[in-house]
Amino acid sequence: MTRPRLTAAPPTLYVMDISYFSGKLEAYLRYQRRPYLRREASLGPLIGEVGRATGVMQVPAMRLPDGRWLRESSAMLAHFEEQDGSVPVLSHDPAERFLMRLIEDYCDEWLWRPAMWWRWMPRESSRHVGLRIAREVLHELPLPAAVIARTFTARQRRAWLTGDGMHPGVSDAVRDMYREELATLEGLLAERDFLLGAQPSLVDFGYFGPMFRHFYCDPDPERVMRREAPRVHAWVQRLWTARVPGHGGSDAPGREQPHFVPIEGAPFDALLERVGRRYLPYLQRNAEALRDGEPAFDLTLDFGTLRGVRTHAFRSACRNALRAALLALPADARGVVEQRLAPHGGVGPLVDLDPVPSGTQEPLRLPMEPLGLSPLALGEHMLGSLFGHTPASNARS
Ligand SMILES: N[C@@H](CCC(=O)N[C@@H](CS)C(=O)NCC(=O)O)C(=O)O
Repeated sequence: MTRPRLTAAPPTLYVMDISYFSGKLEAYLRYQRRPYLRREASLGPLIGEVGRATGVMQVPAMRLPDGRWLRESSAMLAHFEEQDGSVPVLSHDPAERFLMRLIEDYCDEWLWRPAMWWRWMPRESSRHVGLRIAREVLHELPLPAAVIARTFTARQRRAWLTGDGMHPGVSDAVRDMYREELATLEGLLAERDFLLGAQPSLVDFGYFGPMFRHFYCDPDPERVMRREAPRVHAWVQRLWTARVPGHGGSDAPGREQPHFVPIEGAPFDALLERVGRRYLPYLQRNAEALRDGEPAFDLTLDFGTLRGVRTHAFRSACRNALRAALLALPADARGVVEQRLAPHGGVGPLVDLDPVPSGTQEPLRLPMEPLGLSPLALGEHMLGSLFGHTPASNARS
């Protein structure tokens, strides 16, 4: 008689098939050949399982076989990066590591703005995604899909566009942020298969958030990518199919530190310029608003003034984390970062203002024990956020 092989049960990953951050994390797990049970989260599991355990009704979230949980895509990537058998996606060099994390953060928190524009402003994309969300995520609601789709579309526009700084005077600039990123990525991909080398880095996974589930999968931006940035279009597929060599074990072939090019010179200059002149001043102003109890603020950047930008507590935590990482660098590495960012506005927005506590656990410690919250209260909160005026914390899709 043959004995059954004892294999550890894989973790369960809660995702949405239309989700920015789910796509980012799934690409990373697939690349690292980390098995997981994929569970598409509709309203029921989002409230009764994810929200109940983590306190946040957002995906991606992962339930580990021992019952503990992971959440927050960046914290999850950092967690997996420390596990045995992962091929590093971060450089060994501390200055480069910092810049990679900064770009990941910019992709997560700033490029969400054009991603929202391209998903929810053009008629074809907004109809298509609105119906997908009604059918895939909100189908437990006893309402016709078309009504849910229209209501959810209005919620997203209000929460992330018109209620978050956008007005007719800056709408074209927000739209064009997508093309600026395409130009940078096309330039990088003319030189190599992935953005920093022959293998994927954290910068690839950061960009994958907006580039995959929004710009590649939604009809209007996909047409632009296919026509104007064919290398980016091919890179999306390359990253989605990329796998580390071998089948696990820290000594499997190909598991050594990959070589990543330094983040300097053209076309990185254009990217660092956007990070330094737009994202970092935004992070500082957002933190000041949180400190001063302002629910919204105006922000003048190179392309115009965003009016009534919503104050975002989570992004203060992002700034605090970047600030702490910068200040923890050895002096020579910090000098390199300062020098790289000096032509682009410098590191002032990170260091000049003290950390402003976000009100959430900082830094987030993973894995976490399940919180066991009441699904009833969570359900009420979730429905309020879906059909009310403000989205749940920093939730989006
Ligand atoms: N900072 C979180 C953000 C997660 C997030 O916003 N997820 C969206 C999907 S992309 C969500 O769950 N939205 C739920 C909603 O809109 O209510 C991360 O990086 O994981």
